[in-house]
Amino acid sequence: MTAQGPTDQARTYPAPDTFKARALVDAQTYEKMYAASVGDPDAFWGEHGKRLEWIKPYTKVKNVNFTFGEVSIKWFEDGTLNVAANCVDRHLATRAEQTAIIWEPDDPKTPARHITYRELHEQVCRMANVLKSQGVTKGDRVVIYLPMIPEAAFAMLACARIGAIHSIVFAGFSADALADRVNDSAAKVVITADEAPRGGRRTALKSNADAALLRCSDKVRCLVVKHTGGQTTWVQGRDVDVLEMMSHASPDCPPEEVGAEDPLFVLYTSGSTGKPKGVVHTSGGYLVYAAMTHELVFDYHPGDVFWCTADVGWVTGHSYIVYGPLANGATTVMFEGVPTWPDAGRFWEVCAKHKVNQFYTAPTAIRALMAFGTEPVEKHDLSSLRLLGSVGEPINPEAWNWYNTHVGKGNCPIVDTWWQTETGGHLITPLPGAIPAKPGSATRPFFGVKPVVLEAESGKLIEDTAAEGVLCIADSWPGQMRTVWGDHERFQETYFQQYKGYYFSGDGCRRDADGYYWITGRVDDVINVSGHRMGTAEVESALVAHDKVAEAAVVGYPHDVKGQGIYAYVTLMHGVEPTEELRKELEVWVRREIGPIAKPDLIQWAPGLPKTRSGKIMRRILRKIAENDAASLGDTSTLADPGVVDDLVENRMNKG
Ligand code: 6R9
Repeated sequence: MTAQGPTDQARTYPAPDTFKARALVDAQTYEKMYAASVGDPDAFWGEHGKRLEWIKPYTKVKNVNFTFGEVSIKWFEDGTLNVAANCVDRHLATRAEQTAIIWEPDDPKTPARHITYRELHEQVCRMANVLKSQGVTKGDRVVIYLPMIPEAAFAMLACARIGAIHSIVFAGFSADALADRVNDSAAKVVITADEAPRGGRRTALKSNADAALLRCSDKVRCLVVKHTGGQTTWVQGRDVDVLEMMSHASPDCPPEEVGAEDPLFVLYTSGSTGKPKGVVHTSGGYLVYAAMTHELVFDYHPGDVFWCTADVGWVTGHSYIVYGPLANGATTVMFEGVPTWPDAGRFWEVCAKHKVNQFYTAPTAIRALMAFGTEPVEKHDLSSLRLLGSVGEPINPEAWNWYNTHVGKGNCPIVDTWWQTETGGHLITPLPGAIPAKPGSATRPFFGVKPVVLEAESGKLIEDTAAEGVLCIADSWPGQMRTVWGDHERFQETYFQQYKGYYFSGDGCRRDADGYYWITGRVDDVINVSGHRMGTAEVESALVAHDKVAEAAVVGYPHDVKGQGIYAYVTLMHGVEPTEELRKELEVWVRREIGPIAKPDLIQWAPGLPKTRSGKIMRRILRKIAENDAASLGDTSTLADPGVVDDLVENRMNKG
């Protein structure tokens, strides 16, 4: 089976020589290490596990069974450690006065905070002692519902320090979503704040927590960070002023010894069916993997300032704002704000202000900023940047080129990192000094990762290098999720049932003749037009390549003749008039970019697209509208802006 797409011939972009000269991994080393990692995983990870400080060193490395019905994943199982001690204490001897966290607040007029490793240690200990005083002990769950403030990192590490399991709920989630997660994890404590400022507006977090806790056991305590000083109601006996308690608490708290396979956190994530599942990550393997990928994928050198713009409510924030960077003794930026407030130059202003060396964001943010032109980027001094990263969805070549040209000035390798909440860290990604980029490709596997491409229907393994199908992983890596909280059956059914013997990612992909992987999107987003399979991402990519298009989302809808038709929601650049001519122009454009079968059947002008607060387009909703089934839109409460849906429903093209 050959898979020739227009992108296969794409130009490759090796890192500049100056970058390569000091890169941690070069091409030869990558090949050698990769072969070693899949050839003898026990030896490879046995060695790399040593990057952590273990209380009791492991003697067993890998103990994994991917057989459906018997799935069991263990790494370093007889070792013990403490994750917080690895992220904080062990750096005190050499870098106590180095900044661990740079906190950049929502309002640029508020001063940034620089928290050293010494201060981090003290705050984490104090917070850990507060948790203990509330009866939290090893194995208990603590739900964290906080804005992007340093206390969120203190809380994560405080849990890790005492062996408690945190579960972060993104501050943009509703009271109901919070209650579901508190109940599912049977948490003892919720840590929240009075308010969450974002983009100059404030979300009343505490009152959401109040509403949520009405649906939870009355034994759940509520620890409140007084962040903005905004007014909140106070429930005596339940609510605790956590900063006040921390100020009296002891700055010493011995780290608890935990097993490598003891859970570190639960993070709820949505799948294609059912309610969100609690993805469980454990302590040893997760931290080894987060730390190693952070160092090698971002080519992190001591002293560098690393900025991942994600929220700690998502896995990207867990692994690449907190655990990976801090395990490496890095300086990590934590940003409370949004890319477009007070203006579309905010990201670049922050990069210049803190002399950021590695910048890691999502394509959706780049496309949003592209719509404002290049002036906001050019205004700021971005000369500190050495590397750029992308995560969350396939990056379309237009966005890639803009990122490369206007942000990276052609000097920064771009790492397009494919991974998932379930994988704990990057699985397919370039190592920047070793693997030349091709815009839109996540390139090649990280060490220890064995991607395979299977035929979607038959599950047959495609041996040829050029291949197209579903993306599975043939063997475990240390950062892999271990189970679904409280439901190991569901874990096995979701990831190990359909394609026996493999971890099923839920994504489709193409592998080109060079062995590069191109993620085509969730397999449930694949549309079949007249028997031709097409990734919605491909059509979207073509649409956004048009200079009048800011963003596009494509879904399938039932079509009498073709089986499925292509329905495109298109957001135009600021100031562009939606006209019939433009509609025709875009149809012709897509025909030309991909081919006649890709021509959208219906194009709807969308002033905004329904997105989750992490920036993912909610295709489920777009599909319902396109199917003329707006009556069963389902839950839209987790959208960043539920209002956009009304407009889309009112102006839908498919009136049936
Ligand atoms: C880290 C994160 C996972 C899904 C994944 C895939 C998509 C993530 C991508 C990408 C193409 C990339 N995805 N990174 N697709 N290229 N570089 O985003 O985790 O929120 O669990 O989402 O996101 O579809 O399956 P999560």
